Amino acid sequence: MLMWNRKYAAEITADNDGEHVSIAGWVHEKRDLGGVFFLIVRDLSGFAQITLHKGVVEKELFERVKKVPRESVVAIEGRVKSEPKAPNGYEIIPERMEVLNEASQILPLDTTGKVGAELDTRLDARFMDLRTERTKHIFIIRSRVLKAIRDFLDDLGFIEINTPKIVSAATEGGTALFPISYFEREAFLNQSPQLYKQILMASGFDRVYEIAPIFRAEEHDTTKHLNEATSVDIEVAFVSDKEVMVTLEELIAFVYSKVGDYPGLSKLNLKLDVPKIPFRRITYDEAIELLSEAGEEIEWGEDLSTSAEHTLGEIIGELYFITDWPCAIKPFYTQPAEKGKREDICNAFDLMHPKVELASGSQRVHSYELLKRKIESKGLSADSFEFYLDAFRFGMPPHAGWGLGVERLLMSMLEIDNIREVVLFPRDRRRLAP
Ligand code: AMO
Repeated sequence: MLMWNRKYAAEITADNDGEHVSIAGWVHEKRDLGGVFFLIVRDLSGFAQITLHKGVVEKELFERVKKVPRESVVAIEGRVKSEPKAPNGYEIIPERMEVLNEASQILPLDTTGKVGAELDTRLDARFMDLRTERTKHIFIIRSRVLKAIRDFLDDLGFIEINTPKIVSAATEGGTALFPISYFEREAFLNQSPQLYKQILMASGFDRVYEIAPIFRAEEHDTTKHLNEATSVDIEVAFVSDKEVMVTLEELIAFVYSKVGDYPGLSKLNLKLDVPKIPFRRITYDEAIELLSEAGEEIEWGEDLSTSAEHTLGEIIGELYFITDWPCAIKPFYTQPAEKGKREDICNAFDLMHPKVELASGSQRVHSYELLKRKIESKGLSADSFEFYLDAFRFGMPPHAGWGLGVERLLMSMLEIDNIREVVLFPRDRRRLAP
């Protein structure tokens, strides 16, 4: 094979004029101008132009290059020649070509992006969709986002954890769970690492984070919901909701600044402005008042509908927090406001992008008695939460945390309308393959 000293297309420049190189990649385009034939080879870094002059290059090689189907994988050896009109200012005059894998003639997608395709077609042939510049850069950005999140939290002294995804009890209430068969017992796919990250607060770890899949058996088929999503979860001991809100906004600004530096951003026609912190904070009461002024009536204690979120997003127009939620619409582990304040309000918050909810979090109940009462008041059985409640009986510090949807963050940051675009192989109401 010809790949032992393979160079990337973008590593070669006009300065390498006269040098002998090997490249490998996919046949992106073929252009036949009669006397001269151009083969554009694509690799992770970009494109290289292979130029064949009829009568100059060996006839057998000329014929083979002309015939190789688009999207086949090839390895090419040849000499670099400076050519100001070619991509990157050089062309390669080939001496050898090996077809490592020949592609079938009818392609599921056009990788040049000249012919658009429906999202479903793209997801069905995701391996090929990933060969297009735009999709490739979305996933390189996704990887940078995850690295930025880890760097940020590691620097703050957080410990990265992994908690089980096969569980016995619901986290966010009884609905939206995928049941699985676990030998002779009933089990579920975890909808959130909530209970486990809280248990770890009793371990003395103080600051933990997890980046992992969450499973939600939600029936609805929208552009913002997945049945398998990725969540960044943090939990911090000896702090309240106020402190973890600051961590969250600082993290978001840090991620924006890291993605803003990425040169491939131009392929998405985007320029990112790092959002100013602190983000605006409005209470739930203020939110329903703003909505009422805009003609949208929400009864106190009702959750905000998608349409209400949109209206608020239009009014506010930037990232913002909604705080002081009614306890009735927040999970059992949410701490009610301090004495003297309204008991029906909890120390909970949501982080909102004008188009979509990004995260939610709260100060947690750390009193065993109160937690047990709250579990029961939500109609759940305290017995099935024994493994969790136990951690609250032997020294549980006050703590707070949040969960941030990675796909929601990406789609909002990159101005992408459908959440499926930012997941390699999305799982939704209809899709279980690839
Ligand atoms: P919540 O249920 O609000 O909170 O989830 C946290 C964040 O996860 C993302 N998310 C989703 N993204 C895509 N598709 C879905 N079906 C989906 N469901 C949730 C959202 C959401 O804001 N235990 C709490 C967090 C905490 O308090 O620490 C929780 O899971 O971006």
